[in-house]
Amino acid sequence: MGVVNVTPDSFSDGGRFFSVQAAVDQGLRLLSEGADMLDIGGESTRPGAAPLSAQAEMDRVLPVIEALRQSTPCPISIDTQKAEVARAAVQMGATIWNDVSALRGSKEAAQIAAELGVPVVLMHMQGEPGTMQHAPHYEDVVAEVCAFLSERAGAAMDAGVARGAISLDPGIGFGKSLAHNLTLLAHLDQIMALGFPVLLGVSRKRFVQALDPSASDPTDRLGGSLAAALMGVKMGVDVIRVHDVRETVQAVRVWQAIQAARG
Ligand code: HH2
Repeated sequence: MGVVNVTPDSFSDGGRFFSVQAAVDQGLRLLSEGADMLDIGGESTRPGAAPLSAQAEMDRVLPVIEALRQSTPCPISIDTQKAEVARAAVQMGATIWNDVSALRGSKEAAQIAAELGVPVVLMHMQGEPGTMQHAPHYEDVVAEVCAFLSERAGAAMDAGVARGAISLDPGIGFGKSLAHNLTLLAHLDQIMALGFPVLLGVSRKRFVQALDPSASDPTDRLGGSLAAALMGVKMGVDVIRVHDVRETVQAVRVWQAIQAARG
């Protein structure tokens, strides 16, 4: 899954793809580099990010989705916490709802997901983007993330979302310390054991800088992002959400070829 942030302030690439044309070009480039799907977001969820109105978010993402839809049949995911944005995006041609709030953005979110009938990604986050990194705390991070994801999958199914339409995501970097992130990455098998496809977002995230203090610029975190992505592939995750598609596809291809040569 290639990331297209139509935002002025994303932690990883804020402002680079803020115009419709730049975002569309970036999406098409990521597809040509080997992405199987695109994730379009209009609101940054970086730690400390300010919330955005639904209208402003739609003004950013809808023209991009519309233009991409005219250029490619690939799956397009809308990265939003707002049901009204998801609805408008699906009407415009998006085919997946990626919700970092796991359908907790409003009372009706789960029901609207069911009505839209598109696959949904339910991600774990402790707290809110504005404050989530202040003091993340867990007694047992893996057990708590698993319990949360299973509860949210249950809530989605209760509202009518088909079981086969649900994917889960541990939410690396969302209300988690370095130790929490590493523990989750080391135990992805327990999230997979919940019985749903798993999506993993490690690309350019701050935990890489925590291990390599020289990587304060997110674009300097490619090595760490690839290492974590390959760990995810090894554990069997289904989708990896990345900014650097070409490099990730190459890394996965080499890793898989070596695996195949083991016979
Ligand atoms: N990470 C980000 C945004 N959306 N969605 C899922 N399912 N999983 C993730 O790990 C995830 C996500 C943050 O990355 P980015 O989009 O580059 O930054 P920003 O939120 O600042 O736009």
